[in-house]
Amino acid sequence: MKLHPLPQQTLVCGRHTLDLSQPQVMGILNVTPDSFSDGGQFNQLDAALRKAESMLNDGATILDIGGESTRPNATAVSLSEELDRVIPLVDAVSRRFGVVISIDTSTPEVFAAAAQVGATIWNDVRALTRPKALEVAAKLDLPVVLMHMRGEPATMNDLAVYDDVIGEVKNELQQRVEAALTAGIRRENIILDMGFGFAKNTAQSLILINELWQLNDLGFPLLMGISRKRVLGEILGGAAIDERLYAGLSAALLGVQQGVSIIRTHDVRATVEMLKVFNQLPANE
Ligand code: 9MG
Repeated sequence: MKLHPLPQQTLVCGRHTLDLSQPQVMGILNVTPDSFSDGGQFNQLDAALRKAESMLNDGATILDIGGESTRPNATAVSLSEELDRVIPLVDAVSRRFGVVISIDTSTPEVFAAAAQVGATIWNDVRALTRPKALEVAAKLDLPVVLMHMRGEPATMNDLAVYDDVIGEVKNELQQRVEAALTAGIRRENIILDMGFGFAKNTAQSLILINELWQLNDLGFPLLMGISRKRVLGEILGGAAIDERLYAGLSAALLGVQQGVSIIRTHDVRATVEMLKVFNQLPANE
């Protein structure tokens, strides 16, 4: 049951092309200090590469590498630290697996350096609002994920006040689209994300899950990231992070039914299996 026509069938990511006629899975590969904290730098790189390989074997078609936490209470990371965390891993993943790599960063210098060693999608939770971000994205001419958020991770929860959450998210995304197009970013390179967990409380997130089909009116592929997020724990009455899998899969299925093209997740194998059911429904083959 696919209810919404796709804005585009493919996404060209440098030398790779993603087929958007069926939803794609973006596996999360965080390289913050607590992600692979079992020793020195080599061990961490090695552990991250093993994780990358396992997500690819499970069916991820994009790996999202990030070195900065976007949690509300996270400590800021310096440019050199973010580069040190991200670039060697992007280089190694790109050489070893030749896969589509997105970079979860808001810092243009980080994405530009990652693009030099093989990254081909810029995933920005701040939707290219940092100085020079629009300019660098236009110049690199690679796909960008513009995510909806208000304020900064430290302040966003105070800004979760809406009269009409879906209408306001849609308008605010449209404003970022206009800024991107004005800066010279090509329409074909834009992906939009409603930003679960960013300036939305649980009630607002439930409305978004139910009505995100309305974002298709903007005419861009949609990305959804809800895996293991706090909203799922709250819906389940206080479930811990490792108890949120089924709720996350249910939300992701509701997303793809409404037109989402890319699911960002920690749980690649389960998501790929869920999508096998979705893809084999007669209307989606
Ligand atoms: C980095 N990051 C954390 N959550 C995210 C989400 O929901 N979407 C995107 N695009 N990136 C996210």
